Amino acid sequence: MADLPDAATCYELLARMALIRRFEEEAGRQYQRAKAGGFLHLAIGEEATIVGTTSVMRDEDFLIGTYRTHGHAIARGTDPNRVMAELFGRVDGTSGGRGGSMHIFDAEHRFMGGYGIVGGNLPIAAGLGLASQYKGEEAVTVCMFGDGASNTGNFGETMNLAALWTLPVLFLVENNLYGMGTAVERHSAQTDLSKKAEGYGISGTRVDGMDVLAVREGVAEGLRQAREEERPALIEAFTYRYRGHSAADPEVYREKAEVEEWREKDPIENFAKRCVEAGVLGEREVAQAREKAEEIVVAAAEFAEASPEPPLDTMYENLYATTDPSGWYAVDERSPEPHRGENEAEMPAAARELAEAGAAYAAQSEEGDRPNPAIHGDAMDGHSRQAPDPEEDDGEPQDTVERPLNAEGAED
Ligand SMILES: Cc1ncc(C[n+]2csc(CCOP(=O)(O)OP(=O)(O)O)c2C)c(N)n1
Ligand SMILES: [Mg+2]
Repeated sequence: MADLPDAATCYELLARMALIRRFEEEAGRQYQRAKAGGFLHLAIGEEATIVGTTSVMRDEDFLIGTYRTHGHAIARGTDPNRVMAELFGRVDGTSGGRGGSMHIFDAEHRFMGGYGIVGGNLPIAAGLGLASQYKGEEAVTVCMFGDGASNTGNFGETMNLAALWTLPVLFLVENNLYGMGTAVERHSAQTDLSKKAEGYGISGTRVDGMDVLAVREGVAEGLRQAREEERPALIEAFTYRYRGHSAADPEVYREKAEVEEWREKDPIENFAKRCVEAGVLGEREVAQAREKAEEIVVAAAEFAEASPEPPLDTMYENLYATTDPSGWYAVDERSPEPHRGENEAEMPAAARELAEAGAAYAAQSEEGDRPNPAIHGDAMDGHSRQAPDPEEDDGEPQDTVERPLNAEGAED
């Protein structure tokens, strides 16, 4: 077991974890009150993994996480007021109220997001590492991702490049035993996730993610290796989320007893107890850390509530397109009020209309053979067409035939 650091460090670690815990409890409450919108993924129970990691990072290091990162941003130094305002969709939020819970971002504190795509942050972490290496900076990028994300193609591709280019990146798997409702032994062929990058030459270690000091020790060594030896590192931290995957999760995939068992390992309770028993902190200081957290979080909710919503006429600001939006992606430049098919109250009628249009479309090709898209292409005139005679094929493209107007293509 790692030794306790000095009293000031112990207090700081405890206060950070308590703040994050209280912040997330409040975020959950505000979500139920419909003040916070979109999706909400809480990391309650995972505080030691988060704080243990950030507490040994330097200011110049980068952190990149997933969609479960309110705590990561706060631990990195982002103002909790701004994180709460982001959850509320307000202008003072970290992304101007346009990102919400999954897209907290704070370049000033080198917290690079907040990504909704599982595994999507891995190649970006490699890019950040490459940028530091290219500029000759000493910064290390810490990339935190879930056990589920270790199964994505991005994982293998990123490990390969990180090893090949000796990128200063520390990969940290937050193994909370589940990817949504699927247990790690049901989603990963290799359940020792620290071994998953061995084939690329990246050896990994495992740490107790419920013990803030164990995480600190493991991460400090990983950072040193990445910074000084220019070797990417992989750490698997065992942790647990007490709440569901997101706010809407009936949790049928695990027993209550399992959750209770992990609550016994609570990172905050146990660390506070250890500090008090060792005489490093007094009960009074432990209470003070909690009171302070309460104060900050209440103020954050008030701040978010008072912050205005972004004005409607700024809706199309900050959109990014590399070319004129003329391809399959396009910027919707219509007025902001709901348009056909966007109003939930009208949904049943819209769905019926769509189904009817689909049925009518399908019926048109019922006489005769159904067209085979592999032969005919997918442009159809609603009637079956003869397969082209290869003898007559002059290599010229077939005439384009008009597609009947279906619901999707209907005018607004
Ligand atoms: C590419 C992609 N596939 C699927 C999803 C849907 N999805 C959201 S979270 C999640 C589970 C990820 O689990 P894990 O990586 O263990 O992270 P955790 O939620 O446990 O923190 C899935 C499959 C997604 N967001 N992105
Ligand atoms: Mg997981």
